[in-house]
Amino acid sequence: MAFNYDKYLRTEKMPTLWCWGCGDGVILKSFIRAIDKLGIDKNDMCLVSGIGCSGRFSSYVDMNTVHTTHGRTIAYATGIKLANPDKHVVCVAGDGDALAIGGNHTIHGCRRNIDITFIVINNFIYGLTNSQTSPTTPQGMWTVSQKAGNIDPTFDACKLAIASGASFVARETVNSPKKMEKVIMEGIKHKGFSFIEINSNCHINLGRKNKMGSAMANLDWIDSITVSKKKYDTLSPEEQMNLLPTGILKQDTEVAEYCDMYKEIQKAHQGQRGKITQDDFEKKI
Ligand SMILES: Cc1ncc(C[n+]2csc(CCOP(=O)(O)OP(=O)(O)O)c2C)c(N)n1
Ligand code: SF4
Ligand SMILES: [Mg+2]
Repeated sequence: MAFNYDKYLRTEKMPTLWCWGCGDGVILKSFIRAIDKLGIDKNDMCLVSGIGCSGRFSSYVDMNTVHTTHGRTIAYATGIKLANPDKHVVCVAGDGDALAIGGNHTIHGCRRNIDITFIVINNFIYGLTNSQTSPTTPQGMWTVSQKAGNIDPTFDACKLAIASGASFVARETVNSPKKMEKVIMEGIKHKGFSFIEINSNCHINLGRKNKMGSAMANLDWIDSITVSKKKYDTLSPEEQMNLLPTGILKQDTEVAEYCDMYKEIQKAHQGQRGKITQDDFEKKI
């Protein structure tokens, strides 16, 4: 029997506003299948998205959703998770959202190891606003803000997440929807901050001016710059240059999770409540 996506979609919002062939639709389907396979009640889910084409995710899934401000998904999601530690909180953000304006929030989300799944849709460009350079735009590519070619060194989002302390870090691409589904399942199951980068196509605002104006050409390019971690690890540093490893890059189940630590500290201070008065605060100030 065909899979019933409608169960998880706001069908009245269909068709989506995404361009025909946009990778965002592939990610949406993998995400829905992951939730279904995990058997999570959609009422136990909260999806928080930012601003961008990727931000439209929250309009389309039929679950608790918050469409937040640009670059601030983690701030909202942190509050939601602390108030509802038994719920699954997933953020969806673009490369600009997560790594430019929201870069600081991303670092500290990773550092706190709060149990949030952070899906970064990396299409290597600001899609929604028509082709400005993002931190992941490859050097040399045309962007509307660097028409002679981007000179900014390219940013490896997963390396940043690992260095910042995320306990689960993975990368997949829209070329492998099944692997993507699996990695999203693993990320949601993982207790702690799960950073999942999905390399996606924006053949309209990245591709058209960079000789990959069809979705297929853009997908071929993504294929040419990604390689499984297993193969990547066998390559020399020279061969690894300009390649992005895919698969689970880090998984550490030993790191303390933020909501658990918060619960502990609350417990430790129970009974002391009421002892601190406004006067005490004022004295300290
Ligand atoms: C505070 C603020 N600054 C700038 C913008 C304009 N803006 C909207 S989306 C966006 C970038 C989108 O790129 P990305 O996050 O990569 O998402 P994509 O559209 O590629 O999915 C920008 C700069 C905004 N909405 N809010
Ligand atoms: S502009 Fe790019 S990212 Fe946005 S919907 Fe179109 S193809 Fe997708
Ligand atoms: Mg983008």
